[in-house]
Amino acid sequence: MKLKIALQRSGKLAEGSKELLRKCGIGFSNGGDKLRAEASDFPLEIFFLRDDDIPDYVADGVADIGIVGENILAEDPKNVEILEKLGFGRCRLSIAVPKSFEFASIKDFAGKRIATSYPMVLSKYLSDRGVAADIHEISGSVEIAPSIGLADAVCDLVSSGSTLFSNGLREVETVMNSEAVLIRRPSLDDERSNLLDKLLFRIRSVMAAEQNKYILLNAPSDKVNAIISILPGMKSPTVVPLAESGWVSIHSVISEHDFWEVVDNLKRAGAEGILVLSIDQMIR
Ligand code: PRT
Ligand code: ZN
Repeated sequence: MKLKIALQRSGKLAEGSKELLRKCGIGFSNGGDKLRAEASDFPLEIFFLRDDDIPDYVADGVADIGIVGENILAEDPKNVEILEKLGFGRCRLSIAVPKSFEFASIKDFAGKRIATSYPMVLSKYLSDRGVAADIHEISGSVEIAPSIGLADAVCDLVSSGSTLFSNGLREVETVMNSEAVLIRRPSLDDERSNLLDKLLFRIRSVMAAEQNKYILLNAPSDKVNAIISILPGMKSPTVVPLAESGWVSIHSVISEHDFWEVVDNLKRAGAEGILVLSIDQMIR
């Protein structure tokens, strides 16, 4: 018996999804144009699909779990449960306007034509703010709509912003933020539930590891207390004596989030020879 997972076949989530499985110690032949693969060291069967189809496949039970962008679920909600945000595929759904559009507030879109592939999300966003605009649903190349006279503004996914920039558009309003999420179908038998728990445990360990760094540093013994007070760590840091008397080595785990600030404070408190390493897995 195997757990079945649906991943995007090619596109912006494909690499991140495959990499996550590999970091969980799950190997598989990298599909190419294959639609299916069997994992070699976990009872997992992988389907490679178009991202838009993934929520349906999971809701219908063709797959047990899947990885998809939150934006897809927001536009077309399905009977699936979100288990975990995965920290990749980050983007935002934004409204952007040509340079000539004088934008002061969201109210300026009243009566204007906005082209988007996300009509449901956009119309809810606008109606929540009491704005009645004319929403044109188009399925691709939304960014060219203003230049060909199809719309006054666009509402599209943005990550670096370079697509908007090269089409002379300016981002003025964020409608939603999105990232890849792991979804499951609501009804899973016990055996598959157990497999999913095992996989989730690995995914959470990989994600915790990515958010943390292992830090090693040297310090004079009389500075140890000051330095330890700066290190948040999982528990109390490890302190080991160096061969040179009066010196110790301190090891701890710090969050990537406030990493540079902690390192600055450590230097100021007398730390030397600071080494920072990435962590493969963090088991809690
Ligand atoms: O073939 P399939 O249907 O599977 O793929 P697709 O072409 O529909 O989707 P794809 O691969 O473009 O995106 C899959 C998912 O990746 C989306 O649903 C989002 O959750 C996520 N994602 C993250 C993005 C982006 N970043 C992104 N930048 N999806 C699309 N874009 C597009 C955007 O639409 C615009 O055309 O990239 C362009 C903008 O990029 P920047 O970097 O120039 O701002
Ligand atoms: Zn798609």
